[in-house]
Amino acid sequence: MLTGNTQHNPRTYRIIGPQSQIDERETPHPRVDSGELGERLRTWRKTRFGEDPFDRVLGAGGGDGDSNNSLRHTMSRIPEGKVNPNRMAVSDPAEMSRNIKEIARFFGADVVGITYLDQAYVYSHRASGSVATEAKAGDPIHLSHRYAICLGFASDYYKFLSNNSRISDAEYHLGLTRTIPITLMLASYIREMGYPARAHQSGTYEVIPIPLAVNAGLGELGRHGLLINEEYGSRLHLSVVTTDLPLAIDKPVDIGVEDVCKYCMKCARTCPSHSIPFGSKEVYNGVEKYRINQDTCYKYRLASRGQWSVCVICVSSCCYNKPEAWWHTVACWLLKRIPIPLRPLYIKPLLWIDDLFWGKRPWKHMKWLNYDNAPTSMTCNIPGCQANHSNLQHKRLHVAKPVARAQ
Ligand code: B12
Ligand code: SF4
Ligand code: SF4
Repeated sequence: MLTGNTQHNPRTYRIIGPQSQIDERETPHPRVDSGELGERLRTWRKTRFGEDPFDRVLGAGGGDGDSNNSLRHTMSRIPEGKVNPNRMAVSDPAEMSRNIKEIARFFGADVVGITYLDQAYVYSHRASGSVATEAKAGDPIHLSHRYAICLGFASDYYKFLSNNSRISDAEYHLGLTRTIPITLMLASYIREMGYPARAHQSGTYEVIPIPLAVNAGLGELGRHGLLINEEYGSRLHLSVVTTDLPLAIDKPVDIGVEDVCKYCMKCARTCPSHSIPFGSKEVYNGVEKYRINQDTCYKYRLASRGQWSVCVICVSSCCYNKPEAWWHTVACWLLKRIPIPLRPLYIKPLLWIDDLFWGKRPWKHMKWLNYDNAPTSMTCNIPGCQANHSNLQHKRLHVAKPVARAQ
């Protein structure tokens, strides 16, 4: 069993002390379900997919509908298959890694990377039961697999620009749903080759995917606490297959996130709940990294007034989040190749251009199906502000005051 990051030196975090495993029961969703973050948020979470049939199908079901009409709900109940007793011999782990990556992409993953399964990123106990593995809520998790295959699934750039709306919600939830069959299929394929494998995705995570994905070279950790991928920015859903299939591991990458986040701070400026730090990294559970305020981020959902359920503002504001285009590829390619001490000279003008062309607060008016994210009139409930203004003005008026960039 591996503990501690022993393989390499990623730049966006630093292990500086012992890390203890996190108990899933103490993470935000179970804390909200128990009412620890207030009755309003607990009720909101129970009823968030209630009104719109489209939302109920894409989300996790519930409301007035039948949860079995949500594939996300039904797929989380598919039993884990048995390991085929006729094990295929693996003579070349590097060749097997190439094979696994190709198959994962064929199934539908957008990016794939492999790392050791560090036990620090396995939850210590389950928050809820699992039909797939017959585990019960509160059970300790024993997951001794050696490898973690990390998968990333990209969301549509333009639909996320409609943040926060039913349109960005639909894209977010479809993305989550899409991760499930692909992750299940990859785990099944490995079990059919005769090796144990488990799928970890929305609703059934036994591992924390972000640190594993950073170690597997899918990207780096941003100021907003999310994985940033060179091609897709932060609009990746993450899932993991853990296994004992002999594999070769990947190395973490340097795509310049450490240097860009130092000066950029666009996510911190646009976060409506001020949950993303402007300041430096902090040490938590033995790791030095940027850390968001999870509780205020979660509570911001209460401001949705039934118009959306998932905030993706930090995802779409991030300057790495761009549509597929040659100039984005060239900008990232150059950044990686510039020696680290010289990078600020390149980054500062790039950030200025980013604000100029993409806006200080990226957002687009969009009509799709019968949805329209145009601002609607509302009465503001922010303490001290009794103005009757549109929901867009509300966002502009109540985002963090711009703070000077680090020089
Ligand atoms: C609970 C949860 C939330 C909570 C709390 C957020 C949080 N940071 O924990 C709320 C509701 C606020 C939330 C919001 C969002 N979430 Co969320 N969330 C989760 C979930 C289900 C569990 C996270 C958890 O257990 N946190 C509690 C403990 C572990 O927190 P922590 O110790 O601070 O650790 C966090 C980080 O520091 C990091 N981490 C932990 N240890 C280490 C060690 C090292 C070395 C490193 C580098 C990182 C690292 O991972 C943790 C998750 O961010 C994960 C899936 C998963 N199983 O991880 C998705 C997940 C993190 N969320 C995701 C997303 C996309 C979002 C949102 C954009 C949209 C949304 N769902 O509303 C926002 C973004 C907010 C933000 N800036 O982080 C994605 C991130 C994908 C990516 N590209 O990075 C995940 C992985 C799920 C997915 N769909 O793939 N989320
Ligand atoms: S999801 Fe929204 S509220 Fe949460 S950190 Fe990102 S921008 Fe802020
Ligand atoms: S918006 Fe800027 S500061 Fe925030 S994560 Fe992206 S690059 Fe880093």
